[in-house]
Amino acid sequence: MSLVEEIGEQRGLLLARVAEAADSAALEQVRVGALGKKGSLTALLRGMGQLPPEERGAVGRAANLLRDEVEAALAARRDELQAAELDARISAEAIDVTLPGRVRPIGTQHLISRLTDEIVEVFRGIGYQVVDGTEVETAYYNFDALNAPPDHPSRSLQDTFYVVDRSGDAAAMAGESDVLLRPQTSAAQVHAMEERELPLYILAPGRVYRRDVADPTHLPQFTQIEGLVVDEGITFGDLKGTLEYFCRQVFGPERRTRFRPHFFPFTEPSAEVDVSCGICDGAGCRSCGGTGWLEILGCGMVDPNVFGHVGIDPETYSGFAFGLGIERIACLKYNVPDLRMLLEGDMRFLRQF
Ligand code: 2NM
Repeated sequence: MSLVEEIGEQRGLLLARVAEAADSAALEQVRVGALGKKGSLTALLRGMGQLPPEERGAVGRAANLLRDEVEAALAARRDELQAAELDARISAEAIDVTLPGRVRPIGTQHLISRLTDEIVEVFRGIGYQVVDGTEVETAYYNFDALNAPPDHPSRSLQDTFYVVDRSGDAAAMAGESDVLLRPQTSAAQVHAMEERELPLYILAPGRVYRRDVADPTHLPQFTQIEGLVVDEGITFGDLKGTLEYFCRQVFGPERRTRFRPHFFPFTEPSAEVDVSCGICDGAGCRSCGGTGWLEILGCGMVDPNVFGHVGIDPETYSGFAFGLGIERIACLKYNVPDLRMLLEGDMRFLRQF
């Protein structure tokens, strides 16, 4: 075969290979096979040196033309393949901007925190300040300073959680322990009476602990708000007016209140306060146990013995105090049948408030 024929054959072969290359990698193999160091066209061009001088001109021109043609075909095919590959990548990586976004649920305040804030705001509106206390307290601040006798049942291991040293026998040591989980927030108020200037108009909200088994009407841990006023000339009339105002603010202006005599070690006289049932308006129904009333808090005039423990002169000052459980009030206000539902974290329940 003459060299010119060989060039013609190479031309057909190479241009066909370029056209058939299915992707950039295949095309690169075709390029190396033709124009690489050991490529077929390279070999052909190198062979020019051995040609007799009279053939070199025509054959060399044909070979150079072929090289230019193959290079142009390679470049054109490369552009074509790159465009196709870009198209494929764009459709493979396409994002459907019409898909709905992923919703990140945002938390909200729990019913109990919200009601606590709401009650605190009612009292802040009439001049009360919030005091904070610790959940771990001493028996002195929880019982002795509050006039609880040494044998009062609330001090017992059955009613109060004591904090004991892990090295000892828990039951035996609990009998000796002076440290406990507060069963009410009063200790914060005792500290305030010791440390603050009089008069006092304070509120002590917080978590408290009692050794009860959880059932529809008891929780071993709940949220309490206690209030305390110490000033000159405070009477039971001030106590009544304040708590009636509070009940109307929280339950609505149409609700009535009643005060029933009760006993607490830290107040004398003491009372329990009921609010008229919101479902039957006092007539008696299932929800109020047929009485027409719902018990919501305990209160009384601060016992002079309590003032004695904190160095306040009961001849000059008098005061009243009250305590309520937020979970109980939440259940009454929203007709929740079981206190435990407030602790379970079931969103189907909580979302309703
Ligand atoms: C209640 C009921 C009645 C009360 C008494 C005091 C203090 F510190 F002044 F002695 N704080 N809270 C009190 C009084 C609490 O809870 C049902």
